[in-house]
Formats: sequence, structure tokens, C-alpha cells
Amino acid sequence: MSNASFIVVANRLPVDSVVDDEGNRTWRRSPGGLVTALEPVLQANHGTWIGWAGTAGEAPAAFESDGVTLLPVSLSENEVLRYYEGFSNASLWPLYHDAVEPRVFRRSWWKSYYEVNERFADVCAREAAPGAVVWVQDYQLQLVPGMLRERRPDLRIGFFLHIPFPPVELFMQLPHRMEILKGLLGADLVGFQRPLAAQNFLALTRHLLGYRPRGHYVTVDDRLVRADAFPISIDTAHNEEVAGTERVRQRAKEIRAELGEPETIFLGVDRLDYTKGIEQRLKAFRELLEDGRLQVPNAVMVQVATPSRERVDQYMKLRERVERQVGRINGEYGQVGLPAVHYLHQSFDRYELAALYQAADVMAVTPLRDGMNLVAKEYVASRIDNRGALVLSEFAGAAGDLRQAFLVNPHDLTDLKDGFVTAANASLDDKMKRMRAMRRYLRKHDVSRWARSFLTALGVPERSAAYNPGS
Ligand code: ADQ
Repeated sequence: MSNASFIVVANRLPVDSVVDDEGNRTWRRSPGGLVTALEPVLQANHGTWIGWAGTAGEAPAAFESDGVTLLPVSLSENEVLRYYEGFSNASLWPLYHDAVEPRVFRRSWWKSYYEVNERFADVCAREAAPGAVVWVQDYQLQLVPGMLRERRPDLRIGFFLHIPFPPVELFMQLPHRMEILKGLLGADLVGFQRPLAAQNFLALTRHLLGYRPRGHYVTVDDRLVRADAFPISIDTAHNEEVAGTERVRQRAKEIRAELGEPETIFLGVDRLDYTKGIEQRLKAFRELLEDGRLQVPNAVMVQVATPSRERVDQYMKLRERVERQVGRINGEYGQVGLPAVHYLHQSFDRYELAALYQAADVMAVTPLRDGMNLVAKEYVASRIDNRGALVLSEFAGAAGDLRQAFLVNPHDLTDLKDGFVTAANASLDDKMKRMRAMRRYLRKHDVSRWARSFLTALGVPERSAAYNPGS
């Protein structure tokens, strides 16, 4: 039935399937800013979310969740391997992150990427009401806007890329680069995290297709396509609320006590991904211990590394290297009962994360390349005491928003080490000034503002999108 007037298309549905002891399946809303940001808009418009349910095999039937229709798309085991782990995460992901790890190309992966994108486009074309608004998310689905435009020229199509968009020379390496670019140009609005990414994209339309972009616009077959930056954010109010609970305050104290009340706790929280710069961060910490600029137990590091893409070769190797490195640092600099690095390869709930943020004196967010990085923003929002220091990579999109962080170049080990020491030794007054300014910024620039500005640019009338939760 084609009656959906607002559709989100994303690789994953905003829910995880939970199977109980008797084999019954229920759905649990997955945590994350995207769901929070889009839910009110979807609810106000009886919207539909199209995505993969997370397990290979036949897709479950469509179902309702909190006033939103969720429409699962199936992926076979082979497609998970080729479309998702292959082309999306071993070809596109490293290439778009400035090839900080070599990208792998296989022809069979492309075929699967194409077919899966086609499936998403078919489902969406079937569901969309005449003139509906469709918002496609991220690098796994870059062909969908073009395929949809062919099937349904009446739709208003937006696309948002959550990861960086590479410079022309890098993009040119990509097999099927023309199809990808044309796929993206099927949208009316192509959104990026940073202005430079939008510029890269527009430059590419000139380089590859001979188009003449003007300002933020490029004309494609008599149609105007806009490319612009919409830096994503977090649900700041919710982060502050969690941070303000007694449970979090108590737990933060407990964590400090469990770590032996050190003077400086350094914290890293990342998906275990080579773009996040975990190895460089550990190396910087080890050298600071070696130089005697930091000492255990006065200084300790907690590194949370969320399990991620565990079947992709590069991720398995990264895990081995990181764990070896942690072992080596602890072997050399730890003491009985007092390791130098506390390494946690686990997922945590929002309360435990908030407690870790609150316990940390120096938050190290030092990716080699990152579209935005929400952890940096969550840390700031959680510091309702205005304490703590954020060391932030210049190569994270977040550096464009959190200007008062201690900015570092993680590719330069000396700069990284100096950044850690400067942040650890900064005066309380300096740290509080920085934190206050960043918190103010995030209060204004939260995730609902992000969704609102994208949809307004896409031409969705404000009143049809009850963006403000509670309004
Ligand atoms: P990611 O690469 O996943 O996102 P990030 O923006 O930092 O990176 O988001 C990670 C999220 O996972 C955060 O909300 C964080 O709290 C959560 N998380 C991390 N470790 C966790 C743990 N151990 N337990 C529970 N939760 C954990 C991609 C892009 C980013 C971009 C986002 C959004 O790579 O650049 O900022 O999308 O657009």
C-alpha cells in the first residue's frame, strides 16, 4: 500500500530483536541519537522506517512500534558478507576515512551492494505515498536516491552521509565511482557532517561529470541538487538528565575509588575501529609513562572498546594489536592490583557510560578521521559540573563544533602527548571556562535541531513535522 508520507531508509531498523528462552521474538528500541531525533517527526507523520532487522534470512513482517511503521528488508548471509561487511565496511569505510587502513575491492561485493540497494529502493518506491518525503541514511545506501528517482520522480528525496566524504583524488580510486556519484545525485538534498565534505562532493561532480556547481547547488537534468553541511548532534537534555541522577553520581565516585583515586583518569570510549586512533592513543600514553611525564598510579587510562564488525578481517587484526599493546603497557608499567590501562571490550548502558564520563579527568577522543564523533559531545553534555577536559582530534567532525576542546593532531605523536599533558595540567578555571562554552553550544545545537534544519532544507513544512519532543 503506498500511503507513507514520510519515510526513513537506513541500513538498520531502529530496533534490535530479542529472543526469549521460549524462542519468542520481541523488539527493543536501539539506543542512539538518530532514533531520538527522528521519532517525533515519524510519529507526527505516521512515518515508516525501512531497514534491515540485523539477522540474515527472511525478513519479519512489518510491525508498529511507538506509532511508527517498521518495515524490515531481508539480507541473505551472502549479502551480509558482501554488501555489508565487504563493499560497505571493507571498501567504502576505509576509503571514505582517508584510507587510514587499506581499502579492499572485490567485484562480487559490488554486485551485492547494487542488488541490496535496489531492494531497499523497490520497497521504498512501493510504500511511498504520492509526493512523499524520503530520507536515506548513510554510505551503505548511496545508490538508493538515484534508483528511487528513476522509479518515483514525484518524491522529495534527502540523503545524509554520517561519515566523511573523501577528496576527489581518493574517491577516484573507487570502482563504480560514477554509479555512486549518480546515485547520490538522485537526491534533492545531499547532507554531510562538515562543509569540506560538501565541497568535495561538489568538486567531484565537476571533475567526474563536467557539471558546474554554483554555491551549494548543482544542476542535474534540469533539477537542482543542493549539497550542504548539517553537523549531527546528541540529545543534550537527555544526556544532562542521565548525568544528573544520583545513580550516576554515586557510580562515578565508585569508579574513581575502584581505580585507586588517581590524580588523572584518562578515558577513551570508541567502537573498536581503526579510524578511532586507539593504537596511537595507547602509544602516546605508553611514551608518556616511559618519559616519566606521567606515572602510575597517579595517572591511569580506561579504554572502552565496543565490539564492532568482528567478522571483518581488519577488525580482527586490530583487536589483536590493541590487546597486545595493552598487555605490554601493563607488563611494563603496571603494579600489582594497579594496571596502567584498564581495557574493557564491552558495551555499556547510558548510565554506566555517563558515570565513566563523569569520573574521567581527561577524555581522549582522538580519531584519525571521523564524520562527527558523538562520544565527544556526550562527554561534554555529561559534565554538568563543568569539570573535566576534552582532548579532541582535529580530524573529527566534532572539532568544528567543540572549538574550546584541547585540539590535537593524532597523526603527530608529539602533539598528541603534549595535548594529553596540557589537558591534564590545565587550571580548573581554564577547564571550566572551556566546558561551559561547549555545553552552551550543545544545548542549542542538539539532535532535534539537526533533524529540523535538514528537513527544512529539504522543504518539509515545519508544521507537518512536530520536531520538538513534548511540543
Ligand atoms: P560511530 O563511528 O559509531 O558513528 P560515534 O559518533 O562516536 O561513532 O557514536 C558512537 C555511539 O556509540 C555513541 O553514542 C556512544 O555513546 C556509543 N557507544 C560507544 N561505546 C559504547 C559502549 N561501550 N557501550 C555503549 N555505547 C557505546 C558514525 C560515524 C560518526 C558519527 C555518527 C553519527 O562514524 O562519525 O558521529 O555515525 O552520525
